[in-house]
Amino acid sequence: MKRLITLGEFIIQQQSEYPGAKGEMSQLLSALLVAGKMINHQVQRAGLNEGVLGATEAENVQGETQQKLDILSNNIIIEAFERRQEVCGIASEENEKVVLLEKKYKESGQYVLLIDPLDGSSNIDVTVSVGTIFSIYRRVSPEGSESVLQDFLQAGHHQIAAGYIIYGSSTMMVYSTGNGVNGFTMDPGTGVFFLTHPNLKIPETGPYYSVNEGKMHLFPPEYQEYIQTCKIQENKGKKKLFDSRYTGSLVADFHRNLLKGGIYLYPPSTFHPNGKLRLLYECNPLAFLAEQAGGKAINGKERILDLVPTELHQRCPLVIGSRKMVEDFEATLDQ
Ligand code: P6P
Repeated sequence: MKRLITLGEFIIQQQSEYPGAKGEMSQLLSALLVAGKMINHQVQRAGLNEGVLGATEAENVQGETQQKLDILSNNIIIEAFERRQEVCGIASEENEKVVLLEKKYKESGQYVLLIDPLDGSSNIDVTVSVGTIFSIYRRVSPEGSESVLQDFLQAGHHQIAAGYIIYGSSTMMVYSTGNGVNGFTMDPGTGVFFLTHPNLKIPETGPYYSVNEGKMHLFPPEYQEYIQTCKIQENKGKKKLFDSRYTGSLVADFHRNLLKGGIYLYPPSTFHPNGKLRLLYECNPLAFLAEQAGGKAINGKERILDLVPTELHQRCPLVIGSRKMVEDFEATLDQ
């Protein structure tokens, strides 16, 4: 039986479909893959490696305590791109400002990278899946100049690639360049990623709803009302049954819903009036994937990918997943 194709072979196949492609996107994805393997190595050994588990004294720009692996993962990604020429700047959850790469390369790169280096990192100490989320745009500023903030503040529908690497019971890379979503699983023995989930489509509806019900009392009434409808209920004699699944890692919850069908909600609340998740490097990349897989992603009212950002670290509410479930949520709002 022929072996599965590797991520490298897949990227070359995809590139051949763009005659004008010079291979920068391929190089960029390969660099992300190298960084992901290095982060995976650290995550898998976190408990064994003195000084890698737990939190630092520092807080990130969001005022959240930085885990040691947050900083390590962030540095691994920046270093992976520092000596290459595809990317002219990086916006990261862990850096207040844009990271301009070494002078030698920063003007030549035609892409910008936005990254959540290790989403869900508070779960590392308890061995729950975490992940790296990435979003890629073509710069809007002229090549040969330093990247500018506008390069990063683009609406999500301008993304040219987005995806995540999930470090879980297996390590997977799931991404899209605008032609559907494909998933690759790493063979831990060789570090090679194989195409195991070609042309992923999110089921139109599914068995799961994901929300932090411990904060239910903080949500707007329409969210509370929708969440109640997700519970077991007799609805005109039809029993509608959903299971609640919420890990506290957005990537893990999104990945499960992508494969099995489901909805994830991070509503606005009295504590987080614009929700907790960041638009640029959490909501946009996952919304891009959701739509490419046939799903839907809104901020409660509008399509996530149409939102025009004004700040690097701005937050936005997120309702994302199976198209029919998101539409059922929207119908609740209209009642
Ligand atoms: P809460 C992790 O910090 C994160 O950004 C997402 O990965 C996760 O879904 C969410 O926050 C969890 O937030 O408020 O429910 O603990």
